[in-house]
Amino acid sequence: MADTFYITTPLYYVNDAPHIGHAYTTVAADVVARWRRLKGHDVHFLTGTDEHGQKVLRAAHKRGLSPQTHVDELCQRFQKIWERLDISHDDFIRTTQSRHTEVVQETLQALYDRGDITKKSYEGWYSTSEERFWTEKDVVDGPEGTKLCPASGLPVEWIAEENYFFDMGKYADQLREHVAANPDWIRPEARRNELLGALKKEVGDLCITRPKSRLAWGIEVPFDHDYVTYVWFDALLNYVSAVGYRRDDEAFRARWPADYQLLGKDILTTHTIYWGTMLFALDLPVADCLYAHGWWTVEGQKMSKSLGNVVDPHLLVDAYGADSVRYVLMAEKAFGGDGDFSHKGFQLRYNADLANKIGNLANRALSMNAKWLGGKVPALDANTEADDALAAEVAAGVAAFDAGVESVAYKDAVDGLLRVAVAGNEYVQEQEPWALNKDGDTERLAGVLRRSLEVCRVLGVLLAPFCPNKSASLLDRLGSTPALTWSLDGLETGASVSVGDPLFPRMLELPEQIAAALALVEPPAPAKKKKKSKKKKKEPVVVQEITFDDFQKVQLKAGKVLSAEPHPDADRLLVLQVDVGEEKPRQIVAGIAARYALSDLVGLQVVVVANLAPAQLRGVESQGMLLAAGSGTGVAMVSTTEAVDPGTIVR
Ligand code: ME8
Repeated sequence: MADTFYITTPLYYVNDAPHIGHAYTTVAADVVARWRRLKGHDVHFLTGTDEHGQKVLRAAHKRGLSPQTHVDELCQRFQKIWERLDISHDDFIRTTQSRHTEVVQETLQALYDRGDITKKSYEGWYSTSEERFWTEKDVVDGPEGTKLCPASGLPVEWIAEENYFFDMGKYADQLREHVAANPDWIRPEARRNELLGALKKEVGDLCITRPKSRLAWGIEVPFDHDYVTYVWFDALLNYVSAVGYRRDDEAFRARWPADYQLLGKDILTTHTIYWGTMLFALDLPVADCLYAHGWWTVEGQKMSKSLGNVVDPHLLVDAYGADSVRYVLMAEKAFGGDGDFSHKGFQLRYNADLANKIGNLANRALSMNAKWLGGKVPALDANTEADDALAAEVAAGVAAFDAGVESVAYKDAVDGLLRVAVAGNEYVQEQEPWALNKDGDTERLAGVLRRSLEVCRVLGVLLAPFCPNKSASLLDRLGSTPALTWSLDGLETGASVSVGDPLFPRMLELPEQIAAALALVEPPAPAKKKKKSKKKKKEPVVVQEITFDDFQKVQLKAGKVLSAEPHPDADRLLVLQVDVGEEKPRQIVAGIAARYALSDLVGLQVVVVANLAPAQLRGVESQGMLLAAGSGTGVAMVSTTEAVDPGTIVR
């Protein structure tokens, strides 16, 4: 029977659109999954979405949608981007699916029946952002006597309530022993040490329910219908519910324990202490390896919505293509460490590795072969020392690549890949096929080009897990397949070889979409001292195409104008109070005085951009913007044809 291989990613929260961080973990899992499949292993690659809990509910409310509609939509966005990034997952689990919720309920019941879950009254500082309680010594003092969550920095509130608790402490020693006896359970080393440190402290109870009166969006607790399950307790169980736990024992035993669970370092504790003790309580083994990879910053800054620097993977795929995005993400930083993503860095990495090494060899070998040998795979000649050295170098590169992918050390794998490409380029340089051609040494020319094409074939195979499309394209030109044959005689002599377009054309400048996006987020360059100015040139306005996701970022709401008055300091402007279905009306400053009389406006149905950051317009705060066509005396407000409730979402 083929080796089985089970790999998982975290289930991403559907509180927002997927970003480059989510793409990173998922591409990483995909690379190993694809490589293992090529090796003939029986692979199961699981990803999915985490759809319950406060964060998700809050996001749904913010969009004016029911939580179910919201999660259905957001989940599709994850599925869409995985499709565009050529992610080859075998299963996509959603925590709102009954195949999961039922297993969670049965598991809760089983743990309750065996006394691992008990009800207790509890008081503590509750952080809605982190969905957890903190103790007095954990919270941080905030302004005016407030207390702040140590993880998010947002205010916490004191909550006293009864809840159900899972007795993690009962399994803490077993967990400690497991970490000590299995040095490769938690990787990299730094994360293992972090866990060892955390386990020196007492492991307490975990509050695993939320009263429905406070949060109803979750899986109902089977033994107390007033409660729902804490989102983490629910979500972690996906790794077993997805593969048949409590449903199909044979299938489950064939998959679990997972070979790898990939995650970011942000969720180490939940995946080790929570998940580890949960599994021990269920008499199940833990995964062979949990790899908590490092963090991406973007252009030197933490990625955050408020900074507007969240990298949208759709933009990357549009601009660079899926294969290049996959490769650069994996090659740009060591998996365990942190790294900074920048478009300049992307361009440099792409050019250095893909264009100048792999693409260069492929273009040269393919075109020389077409030009001088009629585009057929030439015959080998007897091996020289240089040929043996090339074969040895290729074998060493392949071995490093294989070991790298197998141990999720992607950077080592990339080094192995590049070692093969460099060996191929050096071989061509040293053997000088152009000189052989000039001298009419056709036998040696054939042998040299054959080996060069063979190196391309090996590269084509090694590219398969990282750049599946380019791999297929290169192998196709060579009339070959992704067979794991590493000797330099895998092609079919006489078969047709086509040249095609450059495999990885050099990227001379950043793609237009990227340059435009960067112009939007980069701080303006410090003003230079002006010389006597000539007439200022007007920059042409570039209207950029946006994705549906981009459009979704703009929140449009129906509003009703309650009052209008002149702006105290600008004739052109009016100050309106607009009901947008919130507690208080919004004050909106609009440049419509030339067209509208004050009395025309009261009662008018309008459309408001509701999530625009407030701005001071000639000293008066404007808390949104009205949609209107045209300007000056020609301005016309956008309105709905039928009356709708203020606050209704416009899309
Ligand atoms: O934590 N750099 O979901 P989440 C690298 N639902 N990786 C990053 C990243 C960054 N800047 N940002 C995010 C959750 N990630 C829970 C998980 S599992 C049962 C429940 C990746 O949407 C990384 O893998 O916040 C991180 O662990 C994960 O996204 C967090 O995704």
